[in-house]
Amino acid sequence: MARIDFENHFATTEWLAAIHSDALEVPEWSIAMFTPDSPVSAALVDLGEGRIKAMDEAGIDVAILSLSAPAIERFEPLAGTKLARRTNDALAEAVAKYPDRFLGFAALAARDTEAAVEEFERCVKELGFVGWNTHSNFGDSYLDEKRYWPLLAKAEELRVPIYIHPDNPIIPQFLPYGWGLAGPSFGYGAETALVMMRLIIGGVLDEFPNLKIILGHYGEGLPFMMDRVNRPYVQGHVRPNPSMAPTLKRAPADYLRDNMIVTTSGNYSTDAFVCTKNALGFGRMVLGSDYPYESMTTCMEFLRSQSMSPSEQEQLYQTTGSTLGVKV
Ligand code: GRE
Ligand code: ZN
Repeated sequence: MARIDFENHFATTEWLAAIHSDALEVPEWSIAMFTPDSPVSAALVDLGEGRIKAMDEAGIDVAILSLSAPAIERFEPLAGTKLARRTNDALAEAVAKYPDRFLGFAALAARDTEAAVEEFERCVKELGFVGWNTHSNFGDSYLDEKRYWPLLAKAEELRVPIYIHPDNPIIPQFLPYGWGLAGPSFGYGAETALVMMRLIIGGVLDEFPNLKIILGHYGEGLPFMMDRVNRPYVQGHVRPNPSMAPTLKRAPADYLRDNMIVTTSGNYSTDAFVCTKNALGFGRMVLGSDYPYESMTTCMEFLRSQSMSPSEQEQLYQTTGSTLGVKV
């Protein structure tokens, strides 16, 4: 059995410089950790022995590498398109050097949608990447908006999953309390869960029923909400009235159950683990460490301490990933 990590981040020195330039409009606190000589920056740009060693120590066999947040989608579209291309090429080089240990998710400057569709196809067909790592917002817009549907259609056509990774939320009410509220511990996940619900309630998953959407952090709270999200569709005083809740082919939780796959990243709570496996099952869960923001070792130690049969472990670590087309 191979252990495949679906949330493992990298960066290039070019990207590290670009996020500090005027080309990216984000709060200072959101990029403060990415100074050129910080430990996080050093770990992100290590696409070689340091990362492999950390994987070996944790017992992770394969890492699917994704470009870190802040989102490449937030850059001015033309500059973003160039940066995405060069970043994908750098990632492809690392994967070619360690073909048994690394796989890649595409980085796409989605706001230049036509170019991003082309780059998506190049990433999957030519570079062998296994999906698209996108973000909870694109600076001014969200993934469910119609202008991004060509990218969703392309993912369906290529039969690869889309990972919606959190980024600094653009919801203004998160921002006054800085990283503590808007950052990874709450605001990131809250906005990501919102985008997943927008894909459902906006009818996007009725349009693209075969899409597979990966969310980190045990689905950003959504497995806990499986009953609650259905309420507008089962309550008689709302159900017959499309002006109160858009008409859908299925109940909201059905899409969460069938189209969403969640990873184990950054949450070391047995309650969260058990809730998720009861709500979705191991057929919808994959390993994710969130390295280097979290430790691969801590993630694996937590999972080893959870109650799982050998066949459930095999699902979590490898075979659910293979249903997404990730074969090792
Ligand atoms: C994360 O993936 O968890 C993350 C980022 C960027 C900054 C902080 C952070 O991608 O935790
Ligand atoms: Zn992450």
